[in-house]
Amino acid sequence: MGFANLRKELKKGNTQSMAVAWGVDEGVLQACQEALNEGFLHEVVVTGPPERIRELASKGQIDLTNFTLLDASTPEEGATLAVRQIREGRCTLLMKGHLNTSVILRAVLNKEQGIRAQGLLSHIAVVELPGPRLALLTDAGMNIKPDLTQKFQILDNAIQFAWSLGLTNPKIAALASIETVNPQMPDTVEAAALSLMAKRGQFTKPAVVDGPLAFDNAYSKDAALQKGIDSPVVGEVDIFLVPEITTGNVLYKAFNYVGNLKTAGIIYGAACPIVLTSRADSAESKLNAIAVAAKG
Ligand code: COD
Repeated sequence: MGFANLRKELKKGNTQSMAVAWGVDEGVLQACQEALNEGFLHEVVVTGPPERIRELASKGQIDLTNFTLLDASTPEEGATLAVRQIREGRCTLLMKGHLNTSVILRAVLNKEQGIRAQGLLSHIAVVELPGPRLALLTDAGMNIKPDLTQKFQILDNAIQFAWSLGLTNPKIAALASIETVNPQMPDTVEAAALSLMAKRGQFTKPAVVDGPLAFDNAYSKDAALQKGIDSPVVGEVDIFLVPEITTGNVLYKAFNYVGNLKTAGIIYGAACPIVLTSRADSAESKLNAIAVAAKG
């Protein structure tokens, strides 16, 4: 299943309301309009200067009938106001508009006014691989240098999200740069530990984890066979777990820019999924990210 099928499935009745933090961006408004048209959102609440938002909407011929505009004069205020819509139960999804990722994440994490749940929040990228089929990559955007406890939580979030996307019993590659455990390379040791934790049923839902695996042998069955690697996940990976943010971010952008693959990004683990897009993303990519969040 690719993004197109995911969106078709959502049309069957999963309608949600979404708050957009500092939605002062024509592309974001356009994606919201598309999601309303496709039927998986029924209302959009946008924070920011209303006049500016109306101007952008008129420029992009966006019909604001199902939009509610809430006045905010700075991105920080816009982020806090959008987060409040979730806290107060007015909206079920949150989306980042035209503001820095760290501004919305700080509003989400705020102890008094935020929407943290019990566990760790993490970034999950969804990538449409050839097939087409959807696979996840984590954490390419939030946790900078996770330790083993945090990697466990990042992976647990992705496993739960995979199940809600319909990827049951997900196959996971805990990535490193080699396949053997080398005590000098802590990422390989931690990947092996995660693999055993899955075998012992320590994650919230069933999953098959193997690691350490280098990306070539995780992605390509042929590469793994040539190297004599016998693994239940190679060539069929549903979740790529990276050891830290830089590896994840580079891989995510390489999928997108070099591989021309469709991608979508969300933050998972808060009171609701948070849609994260960047300005350079296409309208379709923004729409796909809203769909992915609505499915979570
Ligand atoms: N999940 C749950 N709680 C968290 C998390 C998390 N992932 N991260 C921090 N917290 C909690 C802490 O326990 C603490 O209580 C509070 O939030 C503040 O923690 P700090 O001091 O670490 O928070 P900040 O504000 O310095 O940093 C949090 C960010 C998420 C902003 C930071 O980790 C960050 O900038 N990450 C990278 C985001 C980014 O730039 N992504 C762009 C790449 S696409």
